[in-house]
Amino acid sequence: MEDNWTGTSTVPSRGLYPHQWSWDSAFIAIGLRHLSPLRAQTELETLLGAQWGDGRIPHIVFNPSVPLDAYFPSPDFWRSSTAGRAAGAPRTVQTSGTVQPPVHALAAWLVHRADPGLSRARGFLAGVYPRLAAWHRYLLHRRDLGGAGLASVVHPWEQGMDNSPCWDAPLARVAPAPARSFRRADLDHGAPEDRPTDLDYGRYVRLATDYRDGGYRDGGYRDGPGAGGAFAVEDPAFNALLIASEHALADIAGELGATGTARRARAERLTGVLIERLWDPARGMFFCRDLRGGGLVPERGVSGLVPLLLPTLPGEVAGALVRTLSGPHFGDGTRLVPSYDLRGEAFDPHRYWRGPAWFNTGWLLERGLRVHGERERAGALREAMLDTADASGFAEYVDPYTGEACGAAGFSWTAALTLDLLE
Ligand code: 9YW
Repeated sequence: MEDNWTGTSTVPSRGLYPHQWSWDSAFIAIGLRHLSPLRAQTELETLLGAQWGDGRIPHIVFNPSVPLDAYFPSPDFWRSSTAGRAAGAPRTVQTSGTVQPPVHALAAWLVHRADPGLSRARGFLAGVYPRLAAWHRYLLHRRDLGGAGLASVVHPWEQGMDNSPCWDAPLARVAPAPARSFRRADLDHGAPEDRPTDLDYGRYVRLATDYRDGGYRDGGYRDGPGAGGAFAVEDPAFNALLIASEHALADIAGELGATGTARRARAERLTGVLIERLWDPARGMFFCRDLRGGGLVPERGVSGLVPLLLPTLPGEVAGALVRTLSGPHFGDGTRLVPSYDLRGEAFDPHRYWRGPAWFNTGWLLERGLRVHGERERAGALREAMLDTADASGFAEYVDPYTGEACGAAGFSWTAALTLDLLE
C-alpha cells in the first residue's frame, strides 16, 4: 500500500492500473483507515474532487504524469473535458465517463469511525456528504433506466466485473469495434489467458465510444427503442452497494445533526424493489436484469450473492443466500468464493471474472455473513482470505480451488481489505 500510494491517492497496481479507480479507492480507504485515517480521508477526497456536475463519480481519474500508452482507454479516448462538458465533466482533471459501484458512502462512514476526532476537526463528513448525496441522486434518477427505482449500468466496466458470463448475452448484441482500431495495454502486464478476450474488448470499446459520442447523456429506456445505449442492466451487487451506502449516508446525516430517517426508509424500500426485480426464490440468489433483452440473465455470478450485505433482507432470503454460498455452485471444494458458478458452462478458474476468487467480493460476503449472524461461516471465510492473500503476494485474484495467484501482484484492495480483516 505504501508502494502504490501516489501522495493523494492509491493506484490499484503500479503496472496494470496506474491511475485512480473509483471502487478500488473506496475499498482501499477502508483498509487505509487502520494505517492512516488522514490518508484514507484524502483518498476519498481526491476521488470526489473529480466528480462531474451531474453527480457521477467517474470510474477512472487519470494521473497526468503517466504516459498515455500505459493504460487503455487513455484520456484521449474518453475526452471527458470536451465530450463530457454537457454532463459537467471537470475541466482540469481528465477522467473516464463511466462509473463504478457506489461503495463510497459506506467507505466514508467507516473511515470516519476509525478516527472521529480527526474527521470532525477536518470537517471530513461535512465536506463529502453533499458530494455523496449528489452521486446517489445521479444513480437513482439519471440511471433509473428500468423505471422501477434501481440503478442500471450501461457498460460492463461500470459493474466492475468486466467479463463476467452475466454479460455474455447482453453484450452479444453489441457490434465489436474493429480489433485494429485500438491497442490493449493490459496485455503488456497480464497473461492473455487470465484476461478478457479481444472480442470482449472490441465490444467494450464500441459501448464506451457510443456513450462518449452521445455526450455521456443517459438516455432513458422509457423513451423508447433506440434511446440510450445498447447495454443497460440492473445488477444485484451494484444496487446492493447503493442501498448499503444509502444506509451509511443516513448514519452520516445523523452524525452531522440532520435526520437520516428518509434515507433509511428509502434504503429499506429499495431492498424490497431489489427482491421484486432481481430475486429468484427457486435458485436461491439474485440475478441481473437485462433491460434491452428483457428478463433475468440466467447466469449465476457472485454479484447475485452480494445483497447478503443488506441488513433488512427478509430472513428467508438471507437464509437461502447462505445456503447457495456453501452449496454446489459456489462452495463445492473451494477455498474462496468464486466469481462465477462452479457448475456453469463458462466457468474458468483463471480467467478474470469468469471463475477466480476476488478479495473485494469475499470481504463483502464476510461482512454479509456477520450482518446475518453467521459468525462461524464468516470466521472461516476470513481465515481463508487472510491465508490466501498472504500466500499469493496480495494477488489481484486467485484460483478459487487452489489459491494460486492470478493477475497483478501487490494489488491494493487485496492488501487493504486484508488489513481491515485483521482489525
Ligand atoms: C479496467 C482496477 C479495475 C477494477 C475492476 C476490474 C479491472 C479493468 O480493474 O477493470 O481496465 O478498468 O475489473 O473491477 O476496478 O483494479
